[in-house]
Amino acid sequence: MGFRKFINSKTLLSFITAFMLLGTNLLMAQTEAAATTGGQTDAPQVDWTGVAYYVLLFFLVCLGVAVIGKILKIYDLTLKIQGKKGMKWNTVMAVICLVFLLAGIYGAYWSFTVQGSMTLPEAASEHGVKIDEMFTVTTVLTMIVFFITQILLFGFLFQYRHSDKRRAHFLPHNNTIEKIWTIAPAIVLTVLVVFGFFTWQKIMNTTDTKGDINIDITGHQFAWELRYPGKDGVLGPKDFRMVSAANKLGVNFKKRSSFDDLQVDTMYLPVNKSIRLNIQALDVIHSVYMPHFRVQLNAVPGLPTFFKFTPTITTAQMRTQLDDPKFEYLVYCNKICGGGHYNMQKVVRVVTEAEYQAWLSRQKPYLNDALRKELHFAAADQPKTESQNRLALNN
Ligand SMILES: [Cu+2]
Repeated sequence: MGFRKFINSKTLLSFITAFMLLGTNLLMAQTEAAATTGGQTDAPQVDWTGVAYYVLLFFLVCLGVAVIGKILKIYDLTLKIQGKKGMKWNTVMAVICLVFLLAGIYGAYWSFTVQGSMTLPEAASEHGVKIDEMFTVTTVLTMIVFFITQILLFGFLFQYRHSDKRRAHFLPHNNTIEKIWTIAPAIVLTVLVVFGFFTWQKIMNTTDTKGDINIDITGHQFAWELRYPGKDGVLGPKDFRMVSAANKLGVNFKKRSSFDDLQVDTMYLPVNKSIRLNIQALDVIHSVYMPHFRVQLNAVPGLPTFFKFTPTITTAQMRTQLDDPKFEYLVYCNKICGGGHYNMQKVVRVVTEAEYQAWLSRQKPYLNDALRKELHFAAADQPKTESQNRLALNN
């Protein structure tokens, strides 16, 4: 085989493509596995023996298929030499199509039962139920289309395989078919989008702020900072010019409402109460992601956003439901924001009102000793703001 013919060989190209796809997939899977088991600081170890084993296995399977192909070809030639009709390759291909259809349908079933059981548990918030409903409707509709099209595709390949007894009908264009397969999906998709639009509007377009528990959540590389209002129920305002080592969030202590604000480590939420998360970021874009509550919204520097939701299932109830005594709700960052992104999470606990009040009374104020000290030093450096700082120190 000449070099030109060698590099133009389709078989060779398909081998290389399949090898590269399989090889990179395996390598990535192994790196991932090594990273999760080997700790965060160790460099990921690639198990080359494992890769070599699977590559070899792949070539063996290819070799097996090639050998079966050659045997069939020889059988076919032998039949022809004996003056008989050769193998019916079209029927072989048609049967393979049916086998592929059945294997594919089983694959879809496997995916639903095995991987489907790994999806999120029941929505733990009021609006989450609506989002889940939309998800179910979309899944059911797409599955109906999926099964119909796949059965038709492979069924037609089988039914209308080549036969000497019939001729194919040439159909260059048909306006009715074009109209049906353009208008039908357009109607279904419009219904889905409009349905989604109204649901989202219901969740987000809310002006009623009465009775909300305001919680400030601020993302920075790589953690979430939580601030709760104190006894006055009002969160003090913030000003980016006041950000310092002790005042990480830049809380404005010119305002009295800031003095009793609390800094907390775990997000405690009373069940069945409306929560308003005020979302901000200090450096790059982060994203508040609480999958169990079906909550997600970007945290953009300089652009405060908010998400209102009502948790409906306490952590204790969810632990019983899932039969997992260690279960915790979590708030993650869902925007790849840098090297420590993977670890940007905090525990969220949904508790009863009484438990919430008890927990709240144990929390420490944001205005800690270091911050009081810093404000005092600032007063010495800048006489202009002395009166404001004295106000802060009196509290
Ligand atoms: Cu982040």
